[in-house]
Parts: sequence; structure tokens; C-alpha cells
Amino acid sequence: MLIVDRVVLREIRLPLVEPFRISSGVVSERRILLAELTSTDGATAWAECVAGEAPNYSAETVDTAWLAIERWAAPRLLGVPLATPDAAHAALQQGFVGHPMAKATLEMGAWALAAEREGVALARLLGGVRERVEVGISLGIQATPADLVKRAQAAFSRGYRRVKLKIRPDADLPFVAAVRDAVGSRAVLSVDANGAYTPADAERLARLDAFDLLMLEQPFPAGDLVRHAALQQRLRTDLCLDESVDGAERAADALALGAARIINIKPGRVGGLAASRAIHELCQAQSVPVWCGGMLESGIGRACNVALATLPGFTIPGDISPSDRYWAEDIVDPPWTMRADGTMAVPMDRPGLGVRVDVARIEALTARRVELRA
Ligand code: OSB
Ligand code: MG
Repeated sequence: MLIVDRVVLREIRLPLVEPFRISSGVVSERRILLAELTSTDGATAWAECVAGEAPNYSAETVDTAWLAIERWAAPRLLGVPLATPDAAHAALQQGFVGHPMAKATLEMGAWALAAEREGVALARLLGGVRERVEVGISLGIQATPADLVKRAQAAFSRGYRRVKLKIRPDADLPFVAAVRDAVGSRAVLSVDANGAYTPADAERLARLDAFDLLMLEQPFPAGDLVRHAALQQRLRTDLCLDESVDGAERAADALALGAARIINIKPGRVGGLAASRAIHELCQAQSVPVWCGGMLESGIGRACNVALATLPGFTIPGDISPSDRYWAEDIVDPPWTMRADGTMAVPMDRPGLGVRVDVARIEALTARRVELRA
């Protein structure tokens, strides 16, 4: 039986190699919340919260997640016997609504800890079937179409299997057109609006159909399932939902409404790995492809994403770039790397996350720390 009896919560600051701009904001330095979980038998595992500094992607932030973990999530998990890691999700839901990113931090930690104790790779514990995963890249909004073209070309030459372009109403059609023109008709391209449009933009969005995109991700804000369904009726391009899907229930709603034909699963957004598996299962049953999104994670969060992407329904390359796309130096060893063929090796034969966490470096980067006990 797994019992978590200690959680050390830390915040570190890690500068990005280059600023990353989405429709609602820019980030140059990541404030990252990390949790180290210890079980009663002395095993330990690390987990990462995906929340950012500002509430521009969802309502959660590093600061709200810190409070939610300390006050409500950790007390629900600490000292509770977990027959399987799946039980962590239910424990965290008890009388506690919302805060999926905060809950996911400890939930993913419980999975990593279970894998560690069983001496098995997290990917195997989750039911993964692949030893290599296909990698896509997400390119932030650039000043000019020419700047974006340069980056898209560089990404394809590095081997990335899919390139995603961030868009917003003042940086969309000419940017996408320039990239499509430069990379050719066979390159796999998608776009992500992070909710920057409204139904009044439907005509403009329909013009994206001309660029043969793999998908249009989250054109409208998170709550707009019905409006996404109406847009999907109008577009040839498949819609994909990211922010809208905060758990398995919302994924079921979205599919029932026809609001998307593809789902982006980020374990840190949906409340953890149990919810991610539930969404994956639901989508598989309806032949809806899924892929693993990213939140500019360090190598710790990335380990969870890579493990999840080994499940059979993850048939679209994920936003799981190698460490050097984000960090001059990652906090895990070895860092995550990508082969020239655009795939990443999954550490299927190493227990837990499959990477060594650089505790001394984390120690040096720590801005605040709290220890929570059962
Ligand atoms: O919408 O997928 C998104 C980063 C921060 C917030 C939201 C998103 C993203 C990305 C980056 O697209 C994906 C990555 O981690 O490489
Ligand atoms: Mg997205």
C-alpha cells in the first residue's frame, strides 16, 4: 500500500532560452512549482505544477496552486492509504472543486512514486506501448511572418514531426500563409489561438481552411463549447480543444456536442494522469485522436508528458520538445533529447520518471520552500 507521508513544495525560477509569446501573454522566465513526495517506506518522487505566473491561460497560477496544495490538496493525500495510484484522484476531489493544476501536481507525484516503488517505468505503469514518441514544436507569436518562417523552417530541418504556430487576430492569416508557402504542402502544420477569437471572427477563421492545417486549437475561450461546435460545423479544418477540457467530464461534453474532432491532453491541466487516461479511453472509444500538449515544463513535468504520450491513442506528435528548446540547462539528467528523425526515446527500462533529478541545482534555484507532513 502506498502512503505519502511527506511533501516538500518548492518554487524555482528558470529562465527560458527565448521568450515565448501566446495570444494572451509572454513569458521569459518560468516560475516553477515543484513537489517532492516521500512514502512511508522511504521512496521519493518529484512532480511539477504546470501553472504559470499569470492567470492568462486558465484561472490558476503558481501562487494559487501553492495555496491550494498547501491548504487543501496535501491534507487530502497525506497519510491516506492508496491501493492504486488511481485512488489519488478520488482523494483529491473530496469536497474540493476546481484547481486541477494544483491537484495534478500531487496526483502525478503519486503515480511517479508508485512507479518508483514498483521499480517500473511510469510509461509502463500507465499502459504505454511505445518506446519512442513523435515530437512536435509550438512556436510563439513572432513580430513578422518572415521571423516565423525562419523558425518553422529551422524546426522542420531539426526533424520535428509537426509545427504549431501560435496565432491571434493581428498575427494569423499572413503568418500562416507565409509559413505554408515556405515549407510546402506536405509539412504538418497546426495553429493555436489560446482563445483569442469570438464567433464574430468565424469568417476569418474559415479562411484558415485554405492552408490544410492538421488542426485549429482552441479558437474561442475555454467555456465556449457550444460556440466551438457551431464553428466546427462551418470549418473543414478539425478543431482541437485544449483550455476547454479541464477533466474527463468536459471531454465527454465536447465530443457529445461536436465541439472538437481532436483533443489535446495535458495531464497538468486535467487534474492528473488518471483523468488523462480516462480522456484517452473515451476518445479511443470514439476514434478521436489525442496528443500530449505542453506547458513549458522543466524536465520533471516533461517526463510525465512523455510517459503519457506512449499510450496507444496518442497518434499525433506531442508538444514535447527536447530540453534545449526551453532551457540552457535542465534540472534533470540526462536532459530530454530528440533524434534527427523527430522522435524521443522513452526510458522504458528505468523506474519512475526515468531521469535523475538534479537536487543540488534545484536547491540552489529555490525561492521558497515548505514541508508538509501527514
Ligand atoms: O496552449 O499549448 C498551449 C505553452 C504555455 C501555455 C499554453 C500552451 C503552451 C504551448 C507550449 O503551446 C508547448 C510546449 O510546452 O512546448
Ligand atoms: Mg494550446
